[in-house]
Amino acid sequence: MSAPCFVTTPIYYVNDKPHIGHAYTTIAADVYARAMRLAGRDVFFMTGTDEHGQKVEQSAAKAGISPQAFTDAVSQNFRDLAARLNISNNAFIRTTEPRHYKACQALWQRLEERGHIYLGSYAGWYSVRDEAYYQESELIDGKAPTGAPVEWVEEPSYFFRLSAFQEPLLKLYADNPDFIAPSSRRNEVMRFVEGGLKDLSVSRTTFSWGVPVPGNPAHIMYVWLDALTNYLTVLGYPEKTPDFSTFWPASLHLVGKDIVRFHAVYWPAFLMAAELPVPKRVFAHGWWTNEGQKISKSVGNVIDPIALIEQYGVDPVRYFLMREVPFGGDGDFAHAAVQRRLNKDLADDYGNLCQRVLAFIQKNAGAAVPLMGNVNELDNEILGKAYCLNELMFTHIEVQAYSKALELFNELVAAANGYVDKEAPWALKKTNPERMGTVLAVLLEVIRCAAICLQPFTPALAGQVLDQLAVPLDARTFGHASDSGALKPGTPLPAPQPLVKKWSEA
Ligand code: ME8
Repeated sequence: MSAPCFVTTPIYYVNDKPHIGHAYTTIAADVYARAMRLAGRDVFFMTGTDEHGQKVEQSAAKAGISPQAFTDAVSQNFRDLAARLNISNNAFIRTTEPRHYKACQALWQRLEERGHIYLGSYAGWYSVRDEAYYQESELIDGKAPTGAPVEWVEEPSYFFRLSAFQEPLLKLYADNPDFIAPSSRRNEVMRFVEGGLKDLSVSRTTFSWGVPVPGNPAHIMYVWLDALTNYLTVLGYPEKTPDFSTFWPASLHLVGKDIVRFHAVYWPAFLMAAELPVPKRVFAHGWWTNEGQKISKSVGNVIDPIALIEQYGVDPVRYFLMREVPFGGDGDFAHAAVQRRLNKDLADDYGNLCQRVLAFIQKNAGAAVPLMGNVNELDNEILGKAYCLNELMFTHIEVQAYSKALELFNELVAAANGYVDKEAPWALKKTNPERMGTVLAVLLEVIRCAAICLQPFTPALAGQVLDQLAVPLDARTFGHASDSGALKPGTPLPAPQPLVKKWSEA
């Protein structure tokens, strides 16, 4: 039995409605989860909402409703977005659920019992927008390095002995070179930890929307300690549930680069202090801008993922986001780029390949899978490429190199289009119908393997292609993308339907 796999998205703040950045991380995590399932792994995939803290409390006050009513409404938007994006999560967690309070308090007690938490007082800078503490030396022109405003805070506070974890963290990074990716982020985190760690304030007394500290409810837990614990809650912690013992530690925390420090420094430190296993990997992806500009509410250029789906469809949006930018790097969103990418890769290349082969078989080859018969070197070459696509793409997906995985898909499709042109089955119809059958059967295999491998990225589109090839639902795993899953000659094929729309480019 292959290893279980626990994959997470960040839990998103419910201070505002979801935008393209949230959709991006969630899609990327979904691609991973789907790929792992197709490879036969037992997957637990979660997403959810982070509902406590001053930022959310203030947003609720601004909306003139209670934090609970406010978070109920906004959290639902995130749940709806996941459904609209065709996300295959098997859990959605809200930090306002009673089970989460229980988990946070249990973790707190574990930290306290082990002497890692003490009461003191905090005097320093805090950014509500980032929900983060900053040192004087980190400020730039009186603002957080992220550009967020900061305020001076002085209050009694519990502290977590983060300073004691500098060496254990550096050892963790050294012993596990894949723990933080990509390497630019790993270097950044290591430099930060090497620079020395101060104890971390983990409670606040000046607001109330959060999880009370056990034994001292005047203190509310720091929202990041609360939020990170969600990854345990969702598996049933503190109970020793089957999910917890099967799926913890997490295989992959997928996050944006803005929150890598919380996941790669604070979180493993909390876990080590609590004597719980640390996650295997934190991948921090890059940042999207909109037509060259930073996405921000004040600029008014926030991209609404629902509007995008309505314009282009779910799978095209998923494909574009995963293909356009090497995962880990920053990306710029532009409609012209979306249309160019979709037209080229999906309409002209893959859609066209499927359409010309399937329509031809429907009309000229008895609307059924032809017999492959004798294959020549050229046939074997392209079949070989098709049959190893699953492993090659999986190797990239495993390390979150999504655009590289899709490049391999593109290369196979391009080779197949070249093969159609060269072998010209339409010309063989009269001269050599047997050879025509071989060429078409080879092409069906290429289309089938490509569709199987495309499933994590564009599940509905890939499913539609596999339906058109009459591939049974239980023959669509990565393992089937080889000769062992080859189509049976004579299998009737349904009339092909158009797969991909073409955009008139701006
Ligand atoms: O940080 N480009 O929640 P959040 C790419 N609640 N990704 C983006 C993006 C952009 N322009 N903007 C946002 C929080 N993201 C905490 C997390 S986890 C225990 C708690 C994505 O709603 C990216 O994944 O501010 C980023 O890390 C996340 O949204 C921040 O979401």
